[in-house]
Amino acid sequence: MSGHGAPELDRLDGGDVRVAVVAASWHEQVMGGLLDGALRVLTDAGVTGGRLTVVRVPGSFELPVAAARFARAGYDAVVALGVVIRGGTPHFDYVCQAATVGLTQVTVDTGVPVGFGVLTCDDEQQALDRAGLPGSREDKGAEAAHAAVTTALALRAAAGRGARTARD
Ligand code: DLZ
Repeated sequence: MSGHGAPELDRLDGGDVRVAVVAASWHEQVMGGLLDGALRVLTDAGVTGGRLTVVRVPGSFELPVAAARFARAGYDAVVALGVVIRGGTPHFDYVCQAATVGLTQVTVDTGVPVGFGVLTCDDEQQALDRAGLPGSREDKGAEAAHAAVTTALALRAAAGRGARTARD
């Protein structure tokens, strides 16, 4: 998938939004970039203090259960961050599928937006290129945080106009 066509990351006003960031721990350098990008967007949007929670889990396989916990606990949005790098066995496919299907299930079942910041890469260089680190071409942690807050605000505005959501 190409990053071409991604929307501009405009500054958000998330002053009363509660956000949980759930982050895996494999591939720590890349994870550091993803986390920094996500936290920068959230801080810029005013999501700070008690309205921002960050939880680390072991691997991307554990992201859905953590996301589900926060989605059901009244958070307005969840940002899921992870890095899965292809190895020599089919394990890659199972972890990617578990994370993707699991996070999709969480967001659809709860009606809480989940920003999908899970990199699924053939090698470490692809992950570094997308990690928001110095020299990276893309910043997927920032994009995931921006998407989660933008969607939470859009759903709130829609509810205010009479469109009911799964949580109403
Ligand atoms: C086992 C495993 C492997 C091989 N690779 C990754 C990876 O590249 N990225 C990641 O986030 N997690 C990986 N894991 C760990 C699994 O996600 C999970 O934590 C373990 O299977 C324990 O449930």
